Amino acid sequence: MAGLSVHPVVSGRASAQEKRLKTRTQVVIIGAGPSGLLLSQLLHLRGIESVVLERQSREYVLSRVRAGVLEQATVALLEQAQVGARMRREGLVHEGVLLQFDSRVHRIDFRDLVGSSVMVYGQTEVTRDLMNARDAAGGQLVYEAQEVALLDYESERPRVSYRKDGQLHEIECDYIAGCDGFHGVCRASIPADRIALFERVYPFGWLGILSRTRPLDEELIYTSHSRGFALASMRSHAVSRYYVQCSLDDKVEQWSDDRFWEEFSLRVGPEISARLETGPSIEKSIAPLRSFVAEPMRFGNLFLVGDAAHIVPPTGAKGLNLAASDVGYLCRALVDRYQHHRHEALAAYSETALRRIWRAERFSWWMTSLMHRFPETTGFDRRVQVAEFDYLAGSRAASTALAENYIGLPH
Ligand code: FAS
Ligand code: PHB
Repeated sequence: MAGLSVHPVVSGRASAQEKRLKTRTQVVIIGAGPSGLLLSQLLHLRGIESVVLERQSREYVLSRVRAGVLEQATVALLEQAQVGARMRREGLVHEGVLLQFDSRVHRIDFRDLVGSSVMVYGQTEVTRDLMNARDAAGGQLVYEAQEVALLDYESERPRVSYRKDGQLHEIECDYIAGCDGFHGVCRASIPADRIALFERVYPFGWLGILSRTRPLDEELIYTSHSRGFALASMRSHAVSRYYVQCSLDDKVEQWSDDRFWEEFSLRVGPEISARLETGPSIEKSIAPLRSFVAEPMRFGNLFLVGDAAHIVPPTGAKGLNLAASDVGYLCRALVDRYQHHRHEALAAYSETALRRIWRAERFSWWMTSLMHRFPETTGFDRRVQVAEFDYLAGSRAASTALAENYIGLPH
């Protein structure tokens, strides 16, 4: 690998295919999703070397369709990472969002209420921009790295082993950043008695589709209907992203495009669906919804980042943005350590990140509880939801609270 001091060490015991290429770097980052790529790029710009190990291929990572809304603080971090140019050109600045409850519509005006806005720019494009920047800088990204394993992550000389093209490799480092998502190896490597898990699994999922159709509206529309939740979002003026709440028992195969458009139209109602441009789906998937936090987020020289440490239901558009704030905290802490030989920020990483994470967990849970139909919902629950929406629509203070959470609380 160019740029790395590679000292091939073939131990006497290793058979031919078990050659070990021992490599050393400062930070090993596991996972090339938004967390791993953004951390690698920000560290690089501050002269800190990293190696990124990604289980999937580059194409597979780019095939995933996920988040769509960026907070201003995330936009700022992406610009700091020198990957903001295309986002500024192609992203859509939104100064409000529409909430529809049965047939009443209420607009949350971000500019009026909190003097801010959000950026609509798909996670896929963020990932693509970061991958291109890492490649242009000669970044060390190993795709299709299999059997990644953490070794001695609580020692002063952590190591990570992985298999690539059948060959076993090992990297020694100062720190490991676990950016490997909810199903990754890093959190799973922590003994159960060392980590506290907090979880709420929701009794429904989101069926999402992407279509090359004109978006329904200039802004996102979140809808709560007696048949269930629906969301109209977008990726550009020509590509729309739609979601409907669905049963956890549903399979994507059970949802033809026609069935999706029919159900979506019923939920958003005749006035809004009259503006709906339908077309073939270019992506269709079902995501389960959960709230999840692992505490703490540091174990010796292993740091959990992004979805590896927390998950939010996508209702509040917080998942990707929380990953970005974790990255910002960890990057600043590593810069303090390497450039100023100060360790306080590294010691405070978990506490600092968790304070913001729990505020976003609360907001995402609240917005999910407000907008979805729960199977066990009683008449009382529904009337409380209606009263909550009624209060929101009638109180500037309540709308301001939603606005400041949606555009993102300070880092
Ligand atoms: P990611 O999961 O994105 O990336 C982790 C990376 O680590 C992956 O590339 C994975 O292949 C790799 N990896 C895993 N195990 C590994 C191993 N053992 N070795 C090496 N690599 C390994 N957020 C929103 O705000 N809005 C949404 O609408 C939304 N929709 C979502 C839909 C789905 C199906 C999912 C799963 C998440 C969604 N999210 C949404 C949240 C999502 O955007 C995450 O917050 C975001 O991807 C977090 O980024 P990372 O922390 O990088 O984790
Ligand atoms: C999206 O565009 O994918 C999106 C937008 C807002 C959300 C969730 C998903 O709350």
